[in-house]
Amino acid sequence: MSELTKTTLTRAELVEAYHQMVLIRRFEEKCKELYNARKIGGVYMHLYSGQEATGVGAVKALKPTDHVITSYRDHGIAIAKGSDVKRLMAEMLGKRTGVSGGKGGSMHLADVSVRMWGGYAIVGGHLPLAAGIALKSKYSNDGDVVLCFVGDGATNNGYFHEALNLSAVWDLPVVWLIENNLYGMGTPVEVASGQPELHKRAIAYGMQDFGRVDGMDFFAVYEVAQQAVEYARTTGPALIEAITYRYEGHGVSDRIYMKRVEEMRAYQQRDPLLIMEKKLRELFPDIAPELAQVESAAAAAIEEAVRFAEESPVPTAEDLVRNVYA
Ligand SMILES: Cc1ncc(C[n+]2csc(CCOP(=O)(O)OP(=O)(O)O)c2C)c(N)n1
Ligand SMILES: [Mg+2]
Repeated sequence: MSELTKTTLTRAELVEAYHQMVLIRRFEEKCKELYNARKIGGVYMHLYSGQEATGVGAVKALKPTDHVITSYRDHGIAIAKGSDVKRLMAEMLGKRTGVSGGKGGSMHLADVSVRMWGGYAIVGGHLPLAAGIALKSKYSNDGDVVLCFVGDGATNNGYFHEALNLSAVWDLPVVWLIENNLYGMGTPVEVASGQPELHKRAIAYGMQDFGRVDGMDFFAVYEVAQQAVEYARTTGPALIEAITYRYEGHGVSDRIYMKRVEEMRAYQQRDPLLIMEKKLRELFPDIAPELAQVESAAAAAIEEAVRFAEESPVPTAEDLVRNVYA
């Protein structure tokens, strides 16, 4: 019961968080199916399955007006921030009704209506943008925070250094959340990083280090994210490292590396959905019907999203040049 006293979330909010996690998992499963059926195009599509507790746990610590930004592994973050799954699925299919008018697709989707700024394929390229959004918030004193998701691989290029350094120098309201899923494509963190405890990078920038958290556990992520968001809102940048795991290959075009089978099995035993479900059952012994309802609601929402996306029109020739400035 101790978890309940630590979180300020109500039962309804916790069920909603679980619902989002289930929705993300089902959305990604459906995307994989549609990609294999050639209904979703592109050479790459990066799924978030396995990382749901990190995305949903962290975003739950935000206010609706706060901002999120992430890499190409972005569908789950958009769902966590409150994007409509119908418009997200339409985006996946390149339809006009998509969150980015069908022009972003899997890797470059953004949903301005919920302050989800994308979706970036250049590793680390969104970090300076996060600093820029945070600078705007600080400049206009609007009290909003930026939550920037950072891959473990993205901690090793120049964007990371420049963006984190500036955020510290200018005391920007940004939370850097490193999603350490153990690999950047097929390269393990220890092979790519001189200091594989990535949260320690905070020290180099004189930034508040919120340490390592179990990214498979919604409650753990939510708790530390709340502290970090509060710190960013009142004081300056914060850094968190969440240890998480992706169940699929780097992208849909990769096969899962054979040596990962045992490792994957171990992580799947600590599946974020299972952990959350178990904790909810402990906290609320009468919750079983609500959990079953979550499953059926998620299945229905995905089915409706696919129907909406398939029936939606493709962008017109004029749409192609809309919002393009020359
Ligand atoms: C600047 C740049 N370098 C290399 C690539 C190729 N690339 C695409 S994803 C990726 C791995 C990034 O891994 P990580 O940051 O850990 O994110 P994850 O895919 O694990 O979520 C690389 C090297 C790229 N897109 N951009
Ligand atoms: Mg990674």
